Amino acid sequence: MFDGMKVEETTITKAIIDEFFEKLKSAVESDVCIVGAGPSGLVAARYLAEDGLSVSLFERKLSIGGGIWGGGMMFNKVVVQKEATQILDEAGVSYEQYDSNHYVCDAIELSSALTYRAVKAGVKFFNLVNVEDVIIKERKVCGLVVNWYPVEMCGLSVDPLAFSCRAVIDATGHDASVCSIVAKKTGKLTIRGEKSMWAEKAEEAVVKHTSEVYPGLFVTGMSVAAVYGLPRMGPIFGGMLLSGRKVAELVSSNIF
Ligand code: 48F
Repeated sequence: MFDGMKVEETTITKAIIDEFFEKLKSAVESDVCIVGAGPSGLVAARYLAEDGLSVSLFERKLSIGGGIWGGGMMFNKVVVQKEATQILDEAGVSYEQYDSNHYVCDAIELSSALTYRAVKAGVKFFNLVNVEDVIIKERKVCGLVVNWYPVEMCGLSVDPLAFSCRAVIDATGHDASVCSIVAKKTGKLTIRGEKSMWAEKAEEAVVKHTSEVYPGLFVTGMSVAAVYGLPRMGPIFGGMLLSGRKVAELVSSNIF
């Protein structure tokens, strides 16, 4: 017989504080820090964690998934090309074949599945955290400077905290936030700016140019287009997924 639930307010509070701070402390020194939890960042995070690396992912929004949720113009369906379906299979995402090379999946399922796989692989997620700077020592990026996003939104004068790592991945989408910071502060990186739409060219180029752009700093997803001045591809996501997998391979081989 049901005789009530035994829960206590202060125990709930202590459990949240204890568990969160344990996670936070374990992320202070990671193998890889990823900035941005869109499709490219989520795919990279999962494969790197499955390679046995400690991965921390910082996302300034409350929700994880970046631009996946809205599909194209808020029609929450996502198109990928044939070459990326293996990544959907590995995430357990269902899809329909639309024609010989275009496949369609559900944006909600894709976002949830990529997130779930990354969490299960051991990625430590920190949402509501904004990356505002990097640590650079001897001309190598070796960490991030972060603060709560609401601190920035409110314009509060609160000093940030620092996290070290062996590689940083900029997966911040159209903004290329981390690369822009490094470009501005070192003068050694040029942000060419994303060009107008040409889907086929953009999809190939974004994967091809996924790379280390400054010692210790790798770029994936739409940030690649911003850094290298590539065309945008619009609402096709195969290039994002393939770029995420490629950056994971590059970082993994660089670290081991
Ligand atoms: O934009 P986003 O989904 O990046 P992506 O992986 O994918 C792009 C596609 O969604 C779409 C497209 C597909 O063809 O063109 O746009 O390249 O996700 C980037 C995430 O980074 C977060 C931002 O909130 C978003 O969720 N972000 C950006 N700057 C920062 C950040 C920052 N400084 N600190 C933390 N998170």
